[in-house]
Amino acid sequence: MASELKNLSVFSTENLPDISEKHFAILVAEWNSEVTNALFNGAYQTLVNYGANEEFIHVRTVPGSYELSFGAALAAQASHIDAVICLGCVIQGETKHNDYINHAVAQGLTNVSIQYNKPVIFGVLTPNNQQQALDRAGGVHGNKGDEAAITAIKMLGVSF
Ligand code: RBF
Repeated sequence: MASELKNLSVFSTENLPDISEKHFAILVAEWNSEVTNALFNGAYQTLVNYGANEEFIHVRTVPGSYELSFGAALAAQASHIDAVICLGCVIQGETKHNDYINHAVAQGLTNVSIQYNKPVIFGVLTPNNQQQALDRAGGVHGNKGDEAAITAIKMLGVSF
């Protein structure tokens, strides 16, 4: 379902694991900071609402979304970190830079997740314009930061 049709802050919360002892890293890209700060507020509050200890939420900024992959690798290789939430906003411009950044970050975060066997969450908005971003950062379509945090929590509950 396209996020246009979905409210990113509405999700099922059945059978969530206990996260009171879990350590989370949140990485926030500085580009489009009005948007990424709103994503951060949503993610942080969602973790707290569902039982995270605020002392176990470790927050760092990186310059742009492209740097989320390296930041995620640093976080994931830290033994005390259980899950990594990456927040960014890459707005389409006149050139194709956004495509390159989006693909690189998506692939980079996937690689980090698999390499370190930890949830690494792609909380990156890829809108066509600033309004679409704001609509998904606490606006009419909810907050992708909330969705990223609940995804991290749910993935901590997946085991075999
Ligand atoms: N980073 C973002 O997080 N969002 C953007 O919309 C964004 N747009 C960029 C546009 C151009 C033309 C360039 C060169 C970089 C952009 N970046 C953006 C920054 C990028 O993620 C990275 O920080 C820099 O390219 C330095 O490696």
